Amino acid sequence: MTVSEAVEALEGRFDAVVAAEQRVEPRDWMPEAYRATLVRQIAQHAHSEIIGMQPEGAWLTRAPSLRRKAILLAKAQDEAGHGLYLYAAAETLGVDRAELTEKLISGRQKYSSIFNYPTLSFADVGVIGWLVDGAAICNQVPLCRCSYGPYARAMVRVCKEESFHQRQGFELLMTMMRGTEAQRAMVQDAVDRWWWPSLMMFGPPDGDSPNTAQSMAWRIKRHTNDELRQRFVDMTVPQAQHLGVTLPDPELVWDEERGSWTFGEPDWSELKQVIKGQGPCNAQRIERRRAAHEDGAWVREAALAHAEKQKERNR
Ligand code: BYC
Repeated sequence: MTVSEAVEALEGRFDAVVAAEQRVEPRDWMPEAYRATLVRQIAQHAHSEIIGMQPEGAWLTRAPSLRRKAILLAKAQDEAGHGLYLYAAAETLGVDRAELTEKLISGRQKYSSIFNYPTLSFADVGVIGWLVDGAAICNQVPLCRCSYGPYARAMVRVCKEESFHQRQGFELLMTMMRGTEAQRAMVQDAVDRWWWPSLMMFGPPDGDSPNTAQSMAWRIKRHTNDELRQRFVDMTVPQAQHLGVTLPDPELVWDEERGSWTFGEPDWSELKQVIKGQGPCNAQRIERRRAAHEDGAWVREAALAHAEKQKERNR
């Protein structure tokens, strides 16, 4: 068998596994572009979980009650855990977590645009749970069926925890909506600021999404960006009505024929700016992440020295 025949046979086997809805595992042969796409997406996803702790974390010391503080602390800890599963999933593709962190803090890898917006009041904590975790669930439930085994399995647990996060956000907002006029105004203000950025989390419109077609063919992504965005709007509008808030979109209207909500166009130039690093908080988020990484150097050194000692002892 020639080298090109051998490669063809491997490609054929890979295509058959993907077509049969079976899982590609780390030990399996895979096309280099498939591996690179997964590293890109999983790393971006892991970075988002870790950076995503910052906007909410800003309210840990100012939570209005011990109960709210404990809930928020648990949520941020869950997010750290999600980051760890995802970095571990990326490592099965032959990359190193330290290398990925280096790429994040030097601006060579992305994280979700949503975490570059400021959290101005405690209502933002509720709205992040409701809208941001809600959008994350819409995007991530289909990833439980992603063709790459370690990523798909990590998503199962992540999604369960995200559902809980979304409920805590909704419950916080319901409580505030039953409160004073000022509390209701805080919730509406937070919804006004987070609605459009939440829609942008799903990525650019399908016509401007260079990666979707190939990622769908490989069954990494199971739906396009626009399909998931529509699903999110359809899921969220009745919840907004139940809460008693107004979504800041004058074009939002029920389309009887499609059985779906028609909505306005997000400002795609804003998404491009934020992805390029020019959002309201990009510099601050990366600077904090870099400082935390440097502050943690002694912990990594101590853990390595401990592991060395253990190895020595076992010998
Ligand atoms: N922000 O061809 P496209 C969470 C980039 S964490 C920044 O459509 P793709 C949570 C994209 O990477 C939420 N960049 O790409 C945590 C690509 O760039 P490159 C994170 C974006 O990959 C804490 C370019 O634009 N979730 O839930 O097919 C608290 C073109 O886009 C964004 C995930 O990471 C964006 N919004 O589709 C609470 C989920 N959108 O690398 C909650 C996993 C696009 O080609 N990721 N870009 O230069 C995905 O599902 C997909 O990667 C995306 C983008 C749908 C995000």
